[in-house]
Amino acid sequence: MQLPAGIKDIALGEHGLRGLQIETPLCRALISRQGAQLLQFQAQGQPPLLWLSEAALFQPGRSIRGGIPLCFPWFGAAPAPGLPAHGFARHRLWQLEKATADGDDRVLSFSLHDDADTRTLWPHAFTARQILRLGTHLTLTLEVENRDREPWQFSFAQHSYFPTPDIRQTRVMGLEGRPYFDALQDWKVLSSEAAGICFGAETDRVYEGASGCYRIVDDSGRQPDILIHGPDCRSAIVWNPWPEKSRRLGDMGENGWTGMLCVESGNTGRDSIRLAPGECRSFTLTLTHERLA
Ligand code: TA6
Repeated sequence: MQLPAGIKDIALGEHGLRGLQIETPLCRALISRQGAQLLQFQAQGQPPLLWLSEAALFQPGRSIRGGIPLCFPWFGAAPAPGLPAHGFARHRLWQLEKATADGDDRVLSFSLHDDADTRTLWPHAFTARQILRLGTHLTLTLEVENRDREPWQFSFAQHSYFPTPDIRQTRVMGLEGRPYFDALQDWKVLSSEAAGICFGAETDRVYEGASGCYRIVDDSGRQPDILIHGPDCRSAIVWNPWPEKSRRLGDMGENGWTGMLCVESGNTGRDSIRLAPGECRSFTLTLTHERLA
């Protein structure tokens, strides 16, 4: 495929993964073909918008720690023993269908279709497309089509990793007072802080029926606010592993937990999506720094 100016195919690590490096007058980015996973994004004149672990592993069939892995066709625990948490889409090689220039923006469309292997994991015919628009803002559109004769239900999350100078001086706004399921307390329903979510311990919260629009605030004033705009995504997951879980994960890097947080956008649990045969739905998420809004 002829790639537009500013996009080149590169190796990712030493285990055969391939990626696309993007350099335009508006931004720099790095995408893994495995999982159609955005790994890095930085608008010109701005700090990096995404966090990528310094200890990320670039191995076929293994999720890369950072950027925006796509959890699909389910978010969270596997629906049956032997299936991967967060679905299989992030482990698969997606096809680059289109790569175009729209002015100084670059638009890349990746697709994933069911095959005999996916049908052993999830017995449905589907097409998923991840469409990335890279410019002064970052926009991801997930498009899912039911190509089966039966309706089926799926859940998903754009599992976004964001940088912060210090997680202990970071707040997430937009979920004040909302109820959430606490994954660390057996999914007990608790209510969010009125002044925004702060971090003082391992945090793993799932919100349903939320607005889809949030703001990450660095109270130390060293990083511009990060704006998350995804009204099609009614679930939000807020996560920081803190040091103990980070050690167990093994690919968070030395003290990586202090400089990151996940605010993930999707539709899970009661927000899961049911598609009729032939139905296609899309879910758009825009991420940017405040100064460029
Ligand atoms: O999004 C939060 C979460 O579900 C956490 O429970 C933690 O497991 C995190 O995702 C990372 O999961 P992963 O499979 O990418 O290591």
